[in-house]
Amino acid sequence: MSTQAQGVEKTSPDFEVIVIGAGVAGLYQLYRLRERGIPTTVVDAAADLGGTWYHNRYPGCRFDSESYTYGYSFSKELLNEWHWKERFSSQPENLRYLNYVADKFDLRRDMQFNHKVESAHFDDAAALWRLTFTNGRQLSCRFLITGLGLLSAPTMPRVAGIERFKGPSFHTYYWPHEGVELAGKRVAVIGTGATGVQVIAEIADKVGELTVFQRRPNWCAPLHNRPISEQEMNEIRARYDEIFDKCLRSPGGFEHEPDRRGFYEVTREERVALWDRLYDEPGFGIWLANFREIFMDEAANAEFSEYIAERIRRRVNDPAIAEKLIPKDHGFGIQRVPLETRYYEAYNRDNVHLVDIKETPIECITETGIRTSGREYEFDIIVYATGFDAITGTFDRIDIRGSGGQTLRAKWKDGPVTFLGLQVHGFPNLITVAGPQSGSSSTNFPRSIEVGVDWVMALLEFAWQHGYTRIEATPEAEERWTRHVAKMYESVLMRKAKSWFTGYNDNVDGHEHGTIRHLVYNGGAPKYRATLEQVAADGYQGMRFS
Ligand code: NA7
Repeated sequence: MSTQAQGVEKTSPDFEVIVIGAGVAGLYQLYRLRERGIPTTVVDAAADLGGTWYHNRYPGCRFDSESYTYGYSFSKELLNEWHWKERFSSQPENLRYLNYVADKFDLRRDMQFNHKVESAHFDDAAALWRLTFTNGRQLSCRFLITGLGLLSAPTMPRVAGIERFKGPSFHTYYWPHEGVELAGKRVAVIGTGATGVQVIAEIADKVGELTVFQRRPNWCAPLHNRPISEQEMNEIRARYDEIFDKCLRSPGGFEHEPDRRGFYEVTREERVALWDRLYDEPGFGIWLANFREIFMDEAANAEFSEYIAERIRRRVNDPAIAEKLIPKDHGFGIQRVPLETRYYEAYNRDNVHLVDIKETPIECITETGIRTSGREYEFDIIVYATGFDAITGTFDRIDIRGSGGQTLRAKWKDGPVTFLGLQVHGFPNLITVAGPQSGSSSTNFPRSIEVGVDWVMALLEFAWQHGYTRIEATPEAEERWTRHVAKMYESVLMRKAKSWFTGYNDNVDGHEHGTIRHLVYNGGAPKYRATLEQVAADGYQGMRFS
C-alpha cells in the first residue's frame, strides 16, 4: 500500500519534473531533461503525442510557417535526415515528424498518455506539486512545466440546439480521426478564422453543397504552397544555420523580416511594387516583410488594407460576395492573417454559399440543420470552426492552486500576469513554457520554444547546483513584466482587435469584448531572447530561490 493510501503524503516527489503536454514544447523539454538525466515524465490527455498536430485533423490543416523554419533546430542529425515534402507541410506529415523525433530520441518511454490533469496543487510544506488525473492517478513532482499549447481549449458557439442536430457535427479540433465522408454531402462551416479558411478552401470541391456562416471576415492572403524536391531540400539543409540565424534575428521568428524603409519615405508606386511582390510570394511575407507602419499607423494600415481589398475583388466574381468577404471593422494584419489556397475562388463555385450572420444571425441549431433569422437550412454535417479560449483557456480548465491554495484561474481572471511569460508569483516551481506573455505566444512557435526551454534548463541547473528546491518570481518582477507587456499593446493597432491576440472570445464568460487581455508579448523574438539572457546573466534577478 502506498504511503498516500495510508493518508500520509510523501514528501519526496515521484519525479523531479512533470511536463504537461506532449506537443512541440513538451517533446523538446523532455529531450533536454533526459539529456541532463533528470527523472521526468510527460503527461498528456490525448491517446498519443503531437499536441496541436495530434488533435487538429480537419482537411486543409497545415503550417503557415515555412516547414523548415518550424522544425526543431537542436539536432544536426535530425535536420539532415528529415525531408520536408512541402513548403507548408500538412497536419499528417507534421504529426509524422513529431513521431519521428520522439522515436529517434526514444522519448516515448517517458510519456504517459490518457492522463488528463484534473488538478495541480502546490504543497507548501514539501515544496512540490501534487497532480491528480481524471483517470484517478496521482503523481507529484518538484517542478511542474506546462507545454499546454496556445490553442488547445476549443470553444463552441453559444447557440441553442447544438446537441439536437442528428448528423455528424464537431469542432474542427475534434475532426474525427477516422475521417469524414464528404462527397455529395450538404456541409455547413461556422467560422472564418485561420481554421475555417483552411477547411473551406480544401473541401469546397469535395462536398455536395458548402454553406459558410460568416460573422466577420478576416483579411486572408495566398499561402503559395508547393512541393520541396530532394534537391531543394539539400539546398535548405546546407542553409539551415543561416535560416535559423535569420529566424532568431527577425521579430516574428520567421525568415520574413520587415521592410526597413519608412512607409512615407517611399512613393506610392514603390509601396505597391513591394505589395505586388509580397502578394505573390509564399507565406507570411505579406504581413511580416511589409512596412512596419502597417502595424501601428492607422493611415498606413488603411492604405494597405485597401490594396488587399482590391486583390480580393479581383478574385471573387460576384461583387456583392466580394464586399462581404472584405473586413470593414478592422485593418489588415491586426488580427491573425489566415493564409489560403484558392479560398476566395471557392466562392465562385456554384456549390458554395455565403451566409452573413451579422445580417441574419443564427437563431438555433435544429435536428436537421441551422435556423437563422432569415430562413432554415438543412445539412448533413455541421463543422464548428469557432476558435479557442486562447492561451489561458487551457490553464483555466485545470484546477491549478499555488502557495496558500490560491487558484491560477482567480489570479488570471482579468488576464494573465507573469514574469517573462514563464513564471507566476504565488505558484512556485511552476514553469509555463510557451505560456501567456512569453515570446512563443506571438512568434513562429518552435523557434521561441527552443529559446524558452533552453532558458528554463539553465534556470533549473542554477537551482540544482545551489540545492534550491523552490523557485518563484517576485511580485515586483511580475508586475514589471506584465506592465511591460501591456505597454507594448499601446503602440500596435492590434490592441483594437476583436481576436484571440487580445483574449476576445464571446463564447467564454468574461472574454467578451471590452477588456483587453494582454496574452501575447509584442516585442519580437530578438528582444524577448535578449531579456531572457539578461535576466540569466544577472543571476536571475526577479526570481527568489530557497
Ligand atoms: P479564430 O481565429 O478565433 O476564428 C474563429 C472564427 O469563428 C471567427 O471567424 C469567429 O467570428 C467565428 N465565431 C466564433 N464564435 C462564433 C459564433 N458564436 N457564431 C459565429 N461565428 C463565430 O479561430 P481559428 O481556429 O480559426 O484560428 C485559431 C488559430 O489557429 C489561428 O490563429 C492559427 O494560429 C491557428 P468572429 O471573428 O469572432 O466574428
